[in-house]
Amino acid sequence: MAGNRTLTIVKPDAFAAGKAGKIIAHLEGADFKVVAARVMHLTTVQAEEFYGVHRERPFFRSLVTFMTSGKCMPLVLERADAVAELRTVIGSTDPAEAAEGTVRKLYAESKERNAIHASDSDENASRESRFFFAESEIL
Ligand code: 3AN
Repeated sequence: MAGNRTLTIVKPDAFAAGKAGKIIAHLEGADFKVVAARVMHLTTVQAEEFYGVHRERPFFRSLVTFMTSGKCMPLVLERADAVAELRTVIGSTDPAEAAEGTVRKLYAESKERNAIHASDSDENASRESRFFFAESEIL
């Protein structure tokens, strides 16, 4: 059965542009409840670990540089079928291909500077939530 929690990050492009509030309001409007949140500035080691699955991809160094370029905002979100629903709400990786009304269509700049991250499976949602938050911080 699909889980009811997922991990999102308002990425440095969107956070620096003052779009965090609008993006979180958009997610709440899609019935997600915020159950954990923080503002942080990822270190290179943290970004490399978080995106470790992409280590061999040509965009890896650039992605790590972008994700460490400023503050970001990880959040754990709750709703039924959370992983699939959030992927739908944020839209395609490339904002040029994202559906109208999705977070990336509205707020992303490019395929790399794409405003928001969302876990792609229940297993990764658990792993990524634990990456940022202790169990006691997820309320
Ligand atoms: P998504 O975030 O939609 O799950 P992934 O997991 O394929 O996309 O990629 C992780 C992150 O890597 C993306 N959010 C994006 O910031 C970056 N990325 C993916 N593909 C590219 C690319 N071709 N060029 C630059 N950055 C990319």
